[in-house]
Amino acid sequence: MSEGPPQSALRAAGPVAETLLEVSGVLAVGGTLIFAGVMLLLALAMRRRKGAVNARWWLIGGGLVFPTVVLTALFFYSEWHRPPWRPIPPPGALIVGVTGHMWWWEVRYRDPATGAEVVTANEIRIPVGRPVYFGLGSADVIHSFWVPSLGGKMDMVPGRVQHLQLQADRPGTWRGQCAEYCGEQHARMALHVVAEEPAAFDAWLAAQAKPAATAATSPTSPREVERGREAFLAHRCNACHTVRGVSEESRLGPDLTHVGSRLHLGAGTVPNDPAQLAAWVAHTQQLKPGARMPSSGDRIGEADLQLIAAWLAQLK
Ligand code: HEC
Ligand SMILES: [Cu+2]
Repeated sequence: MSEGPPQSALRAAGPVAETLLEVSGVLAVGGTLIFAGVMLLLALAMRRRKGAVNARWWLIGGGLVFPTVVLTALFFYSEWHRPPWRPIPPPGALIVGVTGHMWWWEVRYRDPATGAEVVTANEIRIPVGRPVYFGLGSADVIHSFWVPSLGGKMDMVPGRVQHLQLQADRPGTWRGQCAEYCGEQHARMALHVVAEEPAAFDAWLAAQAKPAATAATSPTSPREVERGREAFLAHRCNACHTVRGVSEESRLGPDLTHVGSRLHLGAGTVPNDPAQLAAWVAHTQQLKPGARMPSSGDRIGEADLQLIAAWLAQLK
């Protein structure tokens, strides 16, 4: 199996994750040293005769003074390193809203040009070197937002908005995962964070803000693309999916306006390409059993499936 994007707190790629890694390192090394010290004392004690040492001083020193000093020091050390809790975003931060659904992630930005909402799913693009302030919510049960290489973890609780700040210091792609068991497909509730240089990010956001458009260069003919759009509407995919500029809003499923620009389908379940798109629509319940989308393979003919997949694939 080829190695996917990193999902490891040991591979920190930004200031928050680096701080967490440092604090964990200090805890691990300190804990090991203390453990080794206690074992050494135990070994020595077992070889001594009874009454040869002053047990009272060992009790006070090792049992009271030492833990008090160590725990107090640790308290101040970790407080000093704790990322500040911010009820409001820091100046200059990018604000991203993420809502957990069973079992996918809705992602919202604001278009800096118009202030309009820009909705996407399962993939979060961010600019390198800029703090990203997340507002996290849930549409159903408790989920937890966690991208270990970029920073801490935060529960997504229905009826509340929680906050988390992350930052990436270099371009790259990192995997994240829902970290609170949320039902049948909890394991296939992954997300990807793609950090890009600010100019590339701005261009991406501007493109995402636009309504769905037919690609200038598409492997399929314009007529086929048009028929794909018609088949999507005829088979009522728009009952659950928004395609801005094509159908009314519906938020039961991921926004598909620019689905062709994403890396994966089904919250990391399969890579995104035209063949996988057709397979996903036909065999949703085989690829992700329990997903809140019906399989359409026995309802929609092969020709229409291919047309829909080709149309979706070119929505970049
Ligand atoms: C009953 C609501 C519903 C209907 C109808 C529906 N979908 Fe979905 N769809 C969903 C949900 C929910 C998901 C997210 C599934 C998951 O990842 O757990 C989804 C996911 C998808 C995805 C993957 C998007 C991504 O970014 O991961 C595609 C593509 C898609 N649907 C296409 C279609 C097409 C094409 C049709 C019509 C044949 C259709 N859907 C009909 C609810 C629906
Ligand atoms: Cu989960």
